[in-house]
Amino acid sequence: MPRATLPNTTTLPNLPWEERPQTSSAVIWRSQRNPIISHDHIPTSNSIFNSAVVPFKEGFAGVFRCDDKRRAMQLHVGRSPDGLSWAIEPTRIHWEPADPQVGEIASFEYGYDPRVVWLDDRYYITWCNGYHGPTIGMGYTVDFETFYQMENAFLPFNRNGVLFPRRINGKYVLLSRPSDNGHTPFGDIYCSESPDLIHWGRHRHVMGTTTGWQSTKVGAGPVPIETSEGWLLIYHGVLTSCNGFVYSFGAALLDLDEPWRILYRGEPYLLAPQAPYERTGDVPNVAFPCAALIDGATGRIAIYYGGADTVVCLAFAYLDEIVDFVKSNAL
Ligand code: BMA
Repeated sequence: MPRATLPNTTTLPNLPWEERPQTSSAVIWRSQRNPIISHDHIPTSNSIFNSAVVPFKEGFAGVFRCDDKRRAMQLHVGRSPDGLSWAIEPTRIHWEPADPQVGEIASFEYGYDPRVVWLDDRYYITWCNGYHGPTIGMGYTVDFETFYQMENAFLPFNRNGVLFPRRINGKYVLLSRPSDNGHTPFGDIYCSESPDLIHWGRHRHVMGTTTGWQSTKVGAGPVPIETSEGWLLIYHGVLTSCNGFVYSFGAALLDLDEPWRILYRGEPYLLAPQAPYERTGDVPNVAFPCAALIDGATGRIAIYYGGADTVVCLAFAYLDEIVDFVKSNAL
């Protein structure tokens, strides 16, 4: 198969990385240091999981889902020299209205499952934002010190809002998953576009559920990675077992110009909850990816995912191998 290449070889030689264990031939492997962030990493936290990181200055920065000891869902900023050891601020992010009209939208109720993307000239953050139920919150920062909140992208109820890292045909593009107000037992991924990151339309269906690990609902994971073979979308899929939901993740390739069109969609999962820290925790059997770092020079990928709604974990892969895996195991 042709080698998948990245459009602009952004090198990230300092991304966290561990070689594949010699005993393994898997396309994705877990960090030996998992979980890299424990549930009590800050004194006030009940759990830290489903969090998003990006390269920032000489190191890394991120937005972390920290549920506190009231079990309130909060977003905290964190910084790291190496992507592994994180200093997470003890108090939650306070959002300034991006403009006066944003008004009450910026009075934070709850927030979870953030994603962060460098787009145009700043870091945009999307998350599941409480506003009469969960919907897609949106904001930005340039320095991970001051954060500005924009309008919610959609009406409630919606989750898993993920921006593409560049405009496509001049428009901003967002993946999301319309849902309900509870533990939604359904959910397909849709694609929407906007001229200004405020008004969203031209909604297109991307993918629904199939069988097995992705039979109940699916939702976009990390920011899609642009490759010569299409947008690599890592996404979570949910199966309903007799003891509840099981969250795994897999991957698909989307058309570069019309990203609601699936080119290939992997039938097997990449990673399912099998390690003890994915199987045991506040919500058992959850592996929930929210970020991926990539080194263009080597094709190394580091995927950050939440384990059992309790801890932050890392897994590693090579871009080429994931692309080959999706193509040769397509539905
Ligand atoms: C989803 C979200 C995720 C969570 C998952 C499993 O609805 O709340 O944050 O990881 O459920 O509990």
